[in-house]
Amino acid sequence: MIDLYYWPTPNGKKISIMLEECGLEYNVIPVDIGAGDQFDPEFLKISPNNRMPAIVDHDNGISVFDGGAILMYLAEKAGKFLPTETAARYDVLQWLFWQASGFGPMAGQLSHFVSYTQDDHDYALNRYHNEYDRLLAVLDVQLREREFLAGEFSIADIAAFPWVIPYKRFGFDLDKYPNTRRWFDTIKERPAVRRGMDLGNDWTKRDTLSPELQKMMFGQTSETVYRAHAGEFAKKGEDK
Ligand SMILES: N[C@@H](CCC(=O)N[C@@H](CS)C(=O)NCC(=O)O)C(=O)O
Repeated sequence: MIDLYYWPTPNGKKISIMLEECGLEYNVIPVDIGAGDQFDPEFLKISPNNRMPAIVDHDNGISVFDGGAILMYLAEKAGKFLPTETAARYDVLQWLFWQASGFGPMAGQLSHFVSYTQDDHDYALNRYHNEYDRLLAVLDVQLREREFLAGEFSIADIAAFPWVIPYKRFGFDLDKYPNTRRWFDTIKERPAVRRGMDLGNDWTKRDTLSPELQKMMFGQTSETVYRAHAGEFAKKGEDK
């Protein structure tokens, strides 16, 4: 049985979709990131970056944090969505890392400046808006002659899909990227994707963040990390 540490955001949904697609049994542990659950010392032992998602596989005691690594782990466990043959495997992995290092972080920053800042931040907004636009076109070109990013449906598609979902909130129209739209429409009809997408949508979510929550979410510094891990270090007799 797998424990999934989860909150219903695009990064969380990569993993709920994957677990549903693989038909693996799992138990959901909510990590309410607006309430500070990501700083729970027990959670930090699994996910030292104080971010969800993370998993613990009770079949062997292995824990994994960060979406890309979790997707690889689950793909290897289930024997699905990550080919073993070298060329096909790296075709998938290069797009998985493209999502993890580019599409996800750029979309995440765009989300921040679109939805969570009060002041005008035109430079930042334009920067991330342009990057999201560029990356949707990169997807579009790749999908010109392929149904999915690496040919067959894979963890690369599962990683990228949830970050296309907020395109309307970001002020985009997928008609500009016809292959991306076709790919997006195909994936969203998969029953397992729908189940993964729905997980936690009925949980209490906050539309607006109070100033305290804003500070907790977006004011994190090195101090936050040292404070969160202080208990652990104190036990070992160290000062940080
Ligand atoms: N690279 C990570 C990113 C995970 C991430 O940024 N998670 C966010 C929610 S979408 C989080 O846990 N935020 C908690 C916080 O900001 O304190 C992944 O793909 O898993």
